[in-house]
Amino acid sequence: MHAYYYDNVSADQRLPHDSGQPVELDYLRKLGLALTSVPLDTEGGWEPLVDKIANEHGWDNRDTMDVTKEGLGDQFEQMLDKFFAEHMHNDAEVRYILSGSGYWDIREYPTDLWIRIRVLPGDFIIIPAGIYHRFTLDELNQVKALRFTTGELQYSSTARGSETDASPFRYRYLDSVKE
Ligand code: KMT
Ligand code: NI
Repeated sequence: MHAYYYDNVSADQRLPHDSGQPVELDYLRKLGLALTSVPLDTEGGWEPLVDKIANEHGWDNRDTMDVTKEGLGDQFEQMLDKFFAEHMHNDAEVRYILSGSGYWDIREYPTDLWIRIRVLPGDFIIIPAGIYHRFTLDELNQVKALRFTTGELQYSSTARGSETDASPFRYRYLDSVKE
């Protein structure tokens, strides 16, 4: 996994958009992200390690998000637009990348700059509730990821706006990053 400031050039979202300014993963941890990697070819298999992480966090539910043309059919473009519209969730977004690749863009607080995180198979990412972010595929146009939740599996996001700015989940996030 690696990260850098987004270049803000208006061009295809699937391009790297690397400004050339790297961002340390430890800095992303200060912004509330949890990032780790469990290589798919780990000896003994990745599953036991991923299960352990899930158990430790109490994620008792998982499914596979198949973000491919085949997987999403008619909804492919629509879902991608939704993922790339800046949003937040009331729960953490937890993903383990099984195949393909893509980018998460997260908003740095308080500058509101975009930081782009490149993800590849084996990457495990936890995006905290209340952080503004978006997701895009890259030029290979496909990703499959395990999604983890506690309780019911349902996808719900809220576009950034006055409602999210006033959300208790947003306030809780901001409290967690302010020292
Ligand atoms: C989100 O909410 O940003 C997503 O679920 C992105 C797609 S996960 C590969
Ligand atoms: Ni999201």
